[in-house]
Amino acid sequence: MQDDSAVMTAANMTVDGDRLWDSLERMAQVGPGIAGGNNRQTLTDEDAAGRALFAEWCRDAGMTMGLDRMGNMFMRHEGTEPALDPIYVGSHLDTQPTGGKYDGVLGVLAGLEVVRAIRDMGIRTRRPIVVVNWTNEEGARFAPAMLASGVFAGMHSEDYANSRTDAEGKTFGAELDRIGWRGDEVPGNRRIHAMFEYHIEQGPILEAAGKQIGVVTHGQGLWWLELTLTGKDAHTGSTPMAMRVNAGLGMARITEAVQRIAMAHQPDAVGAIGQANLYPNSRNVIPGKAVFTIDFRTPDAAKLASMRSMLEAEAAEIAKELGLDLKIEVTGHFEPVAFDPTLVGKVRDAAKRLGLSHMDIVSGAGHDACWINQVAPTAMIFCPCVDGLSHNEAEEISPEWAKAGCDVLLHAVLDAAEIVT
Ligand code: HGY
Ligand code: MN
Ligand code: MN
Repeated sequence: MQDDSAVMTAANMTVDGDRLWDSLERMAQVGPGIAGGNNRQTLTDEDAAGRALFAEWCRDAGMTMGLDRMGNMFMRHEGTEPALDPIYVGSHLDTQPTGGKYDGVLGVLAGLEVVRAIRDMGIRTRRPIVVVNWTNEEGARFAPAMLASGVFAGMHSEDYANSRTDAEGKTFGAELDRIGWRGDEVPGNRRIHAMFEYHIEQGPILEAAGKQIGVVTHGQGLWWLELTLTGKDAHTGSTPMAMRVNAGLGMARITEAVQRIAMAHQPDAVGAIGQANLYPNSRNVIPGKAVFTIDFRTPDAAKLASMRSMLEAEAAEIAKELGLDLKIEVTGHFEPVAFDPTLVGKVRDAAKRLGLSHMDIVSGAGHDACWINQVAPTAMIFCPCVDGLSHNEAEEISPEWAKAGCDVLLHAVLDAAEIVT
């Protein structure tokens, strides 16, 4: 990292907020949702179109593309010393089925804006800069979340990733080949000097505190537990209550248990069931099967373990009372994350230097940065979002918030990439 004098000359350096906002609005036209947001799910034709647009913009900015066997896109801006390990910035272009326009996309396009601004200002850096689009961060179509960054970080095998299936039984591997975005690079073979991920907070804390920047010190740990309850399909009219083996009732009681367990681990613990399916899902058949996913999170490792073990005990008790068969499968997990203190300090220094209000914050959502932090020094930057709303098509940020965070990203990246004076 360079000394403060060179960094101080960067104090008046800034990104083009209008150009960033225009890129966000144009990317939002790719895979539009039905209520103003986006449905650009991973490895769909819409994802392929978004990738192509991002690659075109990067090539227009003089960057070259690397692509690995998981479809992770690495867009490189050259430094004066190409042999040095680069500074990585990035996030994800894939969205939830009813996602917003900024979750993930902001971090990828802000990385592009950093390179565009560096070129405009004629700044040269010792280290190359690589802007990344990580495949399948959301985990909505193919569980788990952060799948391809997890493979890059050695948390999952390529075979595991390629075998993941969506609700229609299509595999990650087949869909990646179908859209033609599988590269030749072995995932994880790249050396990263430092990585920064800029992201919307996806919660209410920054807006409520009136802060422009979140200096992310930690990320929550997570369990995704998929439960399958098996009972017996039967007639809802003619089957006496005492004879029923009702998987839907079991799911309802476990839903209550999830809420109770999360509340028993306050503060800073959350739990919900976001995805649930009853079978045969016919209005006059007692459901003989229920399949649903529990999402538990907390920054506290001991609480995370406790929530899982309490759930497993209570679910077994409920299944036994109702005569149901219970299967529990872990479909996602990572322990709480502490980001690199030196890089976190660079983010905080950049916010101070730019005169932006800021506060330390723990990430409630999972991010690719959580996995990359296992293999390289990593830090995150947050901007507020309106009403803390995300994973909702009404997700909203302001152009001012977007630019402020992108300026912090620019300064943190310049600090780490070392300006050549
Ligand atoms: O689930 C998450 O936290 C992320 O948005 N994929
Ligand atoms: Mn995200
Ligand atoms: Mn998300």
